[in-house]
Amino acid sequence: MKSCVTISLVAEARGGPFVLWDDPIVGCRTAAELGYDAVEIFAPGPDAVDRRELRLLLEENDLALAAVGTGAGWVKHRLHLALPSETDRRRAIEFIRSMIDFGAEFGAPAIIGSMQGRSGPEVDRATARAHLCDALQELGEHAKQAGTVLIYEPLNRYETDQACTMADGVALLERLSTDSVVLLADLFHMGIEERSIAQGIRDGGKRIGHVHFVDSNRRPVGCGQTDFVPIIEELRRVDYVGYLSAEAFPWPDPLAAAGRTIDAFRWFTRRD
Ligand code: LER
Ligand code: MN
Repeated sequence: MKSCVTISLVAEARGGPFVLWDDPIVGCRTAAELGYDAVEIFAPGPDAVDRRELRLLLEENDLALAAVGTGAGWVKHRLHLALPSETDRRRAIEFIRSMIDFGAEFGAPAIIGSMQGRSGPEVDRATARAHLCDALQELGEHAKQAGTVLIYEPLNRYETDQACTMADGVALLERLSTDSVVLLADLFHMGIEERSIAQGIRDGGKRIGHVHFVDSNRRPVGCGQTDFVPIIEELRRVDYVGYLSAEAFPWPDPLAAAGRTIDAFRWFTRRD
């Protein structure tokens, strides 16, 4: 398994669960100094970071881009994939397509988390899911053509009613005719929704393509109640070799949060 840390460049997401903030240059240097393998970038849009500069920055710091978040489509533009208006859903899809293309230039998949949306007064649950499936189908195929995959993230019940567990996520992906959509196992959401996180990892199995590595209280690993030993065991059992990406509150501060997570990563993966 490989280490990764999140960098948010989205001002509107302030207060959210991202470890490093605002400046990709400082963020990449910090990640590299701590020995991370990769960064996950939460960007306002596909053109927020100059691609040539980002390429140099990653090269200089010997970092990979593990994934790009698409949630700015929601926090900045109030778009998501289950909105009642077809025009707005199309705008949401186009935003995500542009983020897939941006990430693909760096070999990084895009993540659909908050952009999955939820049901509402004008859209019942079945319809919201149908809209989501249509979008995942189209965007998964788009990712495939771009040489990557699309990552779909089940979220806890306070954030979505689309899919909240790994088993729900698997059921959703089984409705698609593309194999280019994988699941994100966010250990914070799973702590709320799964019978046990290890069972959730078993349920997601080979479909898990990315992990948000975080403790029960959304603080860095080691600062909450989660027992990571059975989780790492289960990830090994399903042959997971992807990123454990620190998506946690910058607690007590960004540098300490990144430092605690890489220490925990090294401890839990010391046999790998
Ligand atoms: C949201 O709760 C989350 O976990 C993010 O990864 C997706 O926007
Ligand atoms: Mn997450």
